[in-house]
Amino acid sequence: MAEFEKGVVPRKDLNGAGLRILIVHTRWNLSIVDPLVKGTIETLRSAGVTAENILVRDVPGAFELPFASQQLLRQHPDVDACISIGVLIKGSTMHFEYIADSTCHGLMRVGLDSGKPVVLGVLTCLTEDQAFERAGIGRQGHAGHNHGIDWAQAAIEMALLNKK
Ligand code: DLZ
Repeated sequence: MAEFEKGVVPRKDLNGAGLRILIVHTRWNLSIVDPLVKGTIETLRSAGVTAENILVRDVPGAFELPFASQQLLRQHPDVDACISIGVLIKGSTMHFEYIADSTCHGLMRVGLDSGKPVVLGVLTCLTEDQAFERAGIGRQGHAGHNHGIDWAQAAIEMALLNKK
């Protein structure tokens, strides 16, 4: 039996040349958000998106991502896709549940309402270690996988689909 490989199988022929991509990221948990943004940008660049066509903006926390993504898409109508990046880590109150739920629903709404693909680059982690692993910087001996890579590929794939 074939070995199970968790995660997305990326398209091999992704070409982001000519695409304009907006990245909106939080300043909450910035030491984890930073490598995710870096991984996203590196992947966009290696798929042919030029540096001038990558717009990067920041907001305080995840709860601000839907509003900021909506407004920035409105201000930059030439953008082909938006990647909204943040890291939520569960604490001892109910904040995590409320912010995670409203952020994810809000981002989905922005995509459907604007007609522009919005990629969910929000990690919702139960522990700090989970977040470090998903940003590819690990803490317990294995680096994990930088999810920014997948988000960049998803943005290009959806932007191309939207141009058809
Ligand atoms: C308040 C809060 C908490 C408790 N945790 C996080 C978090 O883990 N990640 C994150 O991005 N933001 C967090 N925030 C801040 C909210 O998202 C938001 O910025 C504030 O409630 C102001 O609206």
